[in-house]
Amino acid sequence: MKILLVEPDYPNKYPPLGLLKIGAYHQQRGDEVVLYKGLLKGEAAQYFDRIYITTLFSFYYSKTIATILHYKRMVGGNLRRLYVGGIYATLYPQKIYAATGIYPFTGQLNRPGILGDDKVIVDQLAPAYDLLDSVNYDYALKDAYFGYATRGCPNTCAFCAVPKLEPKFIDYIDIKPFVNAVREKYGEKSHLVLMDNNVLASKRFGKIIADIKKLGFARGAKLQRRQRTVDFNQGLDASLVTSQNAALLAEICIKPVRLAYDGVRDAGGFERAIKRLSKAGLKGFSTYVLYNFYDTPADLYFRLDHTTRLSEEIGCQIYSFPMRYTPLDAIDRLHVGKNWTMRRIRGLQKILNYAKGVVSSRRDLFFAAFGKSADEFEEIIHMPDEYILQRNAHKGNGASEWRRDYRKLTAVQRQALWDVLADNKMDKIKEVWENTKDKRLKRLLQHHIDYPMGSGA
Ligand code: B12
Repeated sequence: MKILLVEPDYPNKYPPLGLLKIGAYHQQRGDEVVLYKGLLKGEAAQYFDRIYITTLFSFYYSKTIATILHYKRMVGGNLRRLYVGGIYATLYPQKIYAATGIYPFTGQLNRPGILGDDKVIVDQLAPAYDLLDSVNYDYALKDAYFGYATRGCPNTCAFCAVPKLEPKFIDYIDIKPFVNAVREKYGEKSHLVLMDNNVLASKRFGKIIADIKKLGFARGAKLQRRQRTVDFNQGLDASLVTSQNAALLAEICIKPVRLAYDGVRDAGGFERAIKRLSKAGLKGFSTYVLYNFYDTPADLYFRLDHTTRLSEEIGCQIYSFPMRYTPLDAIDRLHVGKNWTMRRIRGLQKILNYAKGVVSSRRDLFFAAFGKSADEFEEIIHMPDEYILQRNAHKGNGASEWRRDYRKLTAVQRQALWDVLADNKMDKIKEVWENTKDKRLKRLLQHHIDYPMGSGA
């Protein structure tokens, strides 16, 4: 058979593992397999016996649907040649059906007999890495084994899709046969990426660490003189870190140690986890900091400030990655949490641009980018984009004038300014600028008119 594997044109770094496993399945059967990113057109669009399309994040809805419709046209009436599956398909099959008339495959390929009349469990196959050599896209992360040492998660957090994707918590999967199969077929890879949702919830965590060490990823491990790394890329549940599991983690070449700091109520647990891990000898941390959910900008500031304070106190490095909440079923990324506005989200994104994407673990750099208090943070995110990004260039003039006026606003006036700026809509800003009798508000808005931004965050 001739097989076409398609990943919609998502801007991602991770190779499409589901497709690579399906590719391995067909290669094993002696089929000819092609991997393509996006819409294959023209001459190249020859006859394929089967076309598999994978799907990913909900907010890529438009791209996903456009891709399915494109290949639906390509197969003419013969819809049996078209297979759709993956994360979005598993979460919202009805939406795909409503928009394309194709009912997708849901769940994992973890049973025999799904793609053919045989006993193969596709999910357990080594992904066909060789397909990445000829695809029309450069996935940055290729030199790694990708796997799961557990599946599912015992928690049911409102913002997370895992209870739906992997409803059963499986607390141990032997990764050795899988990694060894990749190694045998494609040679040694430098790094190990484990996509476990909540590995510390496993009662057999010690066994998982032993497997990782056996595979050549003990602390300090090198491959051709280069440091190897293990990355639990979904983060560890801070509330489950104990001195025992911290010591076990320190036995492998984990880098960075990823944690999540979802809300201010987690402050105690987060701090305890960092201290325990640091005591075990782990010093490089990366923290996912959820925002735009039930939090306020002040809550976010508190968590970032706390993180940098801990870095200095303990003598470790904790980088923070603010992670914007989008509801599971949203088809774009325009959601605004109840304590946020488009202006605030955009202002934060501009600070992150200014800070090159991460929140530094150095307190002086953090203060310079985010302000010295939650109030100053609120002030900075309401400045015109240009002043946030080019703060030094505008220091002596525009930005200082803006800040001087802003600080003289009463609480009521401040709220009025926030309301005008809330949606990032220039028409609204101009209208208020024209009609207001409040000279200070007018002066402030003048800066936003002089340095306009695009609409929407
Ligand atoms: C790895 C991962 C990432 C990676 C990138 C992944 C990528 N491919 O680009 C990183 C760490 C960068 C990441 C980032 C984010 N992620 Co993420 N991520 C994951 C994770 C752990 C695995 C996804 C994956 O690639 N799996 C690989 C494939 C092999 O696994 P699989 O889906 O199990 O595949 C099986 C089936 O789906 C099926 N299959 C797959 N394709 C096909 C095709 C056909 C035709 C068929 C028949 C079958 C089939 O067969 C496979 C084998 O059994 C999931 C959680 C999870 N446990 O699934 C979250 C998840 C997808 N991420 C999520 C989110 C929210 C994010 C972020 C938006 C977080 C944020 N707020 O910033 C960011 C977005 C980044 C961006 N680009 O903007 C949510 C998505 C929710 C949603 N509604 O879309 C998930 C579900 C996590 C969660 N806790 O809710 N993520």
